[in-house]
Amino acid sequence: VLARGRDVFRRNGLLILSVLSVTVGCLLGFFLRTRRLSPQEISYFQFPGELLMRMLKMLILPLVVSRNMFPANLVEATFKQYRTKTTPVIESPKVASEEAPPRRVLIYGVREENGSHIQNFALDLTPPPEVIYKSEPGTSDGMNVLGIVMFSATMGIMLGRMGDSGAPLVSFCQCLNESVMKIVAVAVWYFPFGIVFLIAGKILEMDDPTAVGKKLGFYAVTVVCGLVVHGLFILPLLYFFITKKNPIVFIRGVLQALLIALATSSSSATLPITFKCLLENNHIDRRIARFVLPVGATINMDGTALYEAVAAIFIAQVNNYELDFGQIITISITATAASIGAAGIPQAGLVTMVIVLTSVGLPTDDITLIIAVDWALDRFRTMINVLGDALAAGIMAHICRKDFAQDTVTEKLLPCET
Ligand code: DAS
Repeated sequence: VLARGRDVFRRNGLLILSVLSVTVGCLLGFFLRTRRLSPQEISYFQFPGELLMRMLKMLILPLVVSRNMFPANLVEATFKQYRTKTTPVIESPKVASEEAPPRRVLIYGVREENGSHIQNFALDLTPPPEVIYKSEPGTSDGMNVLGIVMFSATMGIMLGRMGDSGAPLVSFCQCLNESVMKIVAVAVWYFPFGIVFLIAGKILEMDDPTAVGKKLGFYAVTVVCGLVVHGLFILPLLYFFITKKNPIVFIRGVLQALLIALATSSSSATLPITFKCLLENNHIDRRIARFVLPVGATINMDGTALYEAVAAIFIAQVNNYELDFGQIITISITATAASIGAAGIPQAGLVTMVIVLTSVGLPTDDITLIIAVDWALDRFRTMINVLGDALAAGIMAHICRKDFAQDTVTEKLLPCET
């Protein structure tokens, strides 16, 4: 029983911890609301959650640069100084508005003068209104993410034309990419701990948690519907128009892989099963599957791109902020680029979510709102990611059918390679 329990935990550890952390965070948050904590106590309590947010923000630049300069295995990295406006030291509240007074910053302590003990004092450091930096949504007061994404992608393509002269930078960026992925793989194990304090801290701050909860339910349904439409209509129709073959038959062949993706919420973990299904059920040439699937599992994440775009629009609505057409386009571009940056591991899309919100100046702290349902939505978007990779292999096999038909190579179908 112990061995089995250990095996189940190892395979589903992050899922179990995510569900537990969300539940504990919600219960703790509602419990602490009844204890009427002081602003100082609330800020201490929110610290582990703030640590998680800063960890996500720390990963933006290396993720965007190393992953978006990755087309066709070409990688070039020259960090571009990103434009950040000088902001005062004081972290301003999410949206400083007239009716909501800014959070008081108090320092408690004991003051002594001429050796005599003076009463304890509370030094009120709350910044006067004119000092507070109003980070209104829509004003990207931070990294110019879109610029970095476009620069990285362009640089990667230019590098492809440089041939051997770009090789040193290619290997540098591959190392950067691998090291960043290792950091992400470690960082996601801190998520459950940080999530407890992030959610509880957010509930403590909210004026009406139940109203936000209702919006969250609507958001989760919207995301699932969007993913279902994309996965069951858009992708299959694309496959049909290009190959003129029945997409349902193809999807039935990879059903086992889709179920594994739903269970593990990891494209990388599903890769061996996807490979096996394509070879044995859909009879895709091994050479095509061997090329398309690893690249697809790394940079082709339709589900993640759709999810991050919808999540950004949801967070804008929660902040009563109307996105204009240009910002919607920006969200589409950065969500696509951010999905390239997401690794094929559980909840990787949460890490790159910060990129999308930063690009249109939305408060990244509001990621807390979607964390409560992310562990479930991650499974659906991973399914769509795997489906997108499999259909891409099917389309590639159709396009290359003439070239491969000439080959007399009839590779024996070996058990799927891991
Ligand atoms: N779970 C990731 C995957 O394996 C997707 C994501 O987190 O967005 O594809």
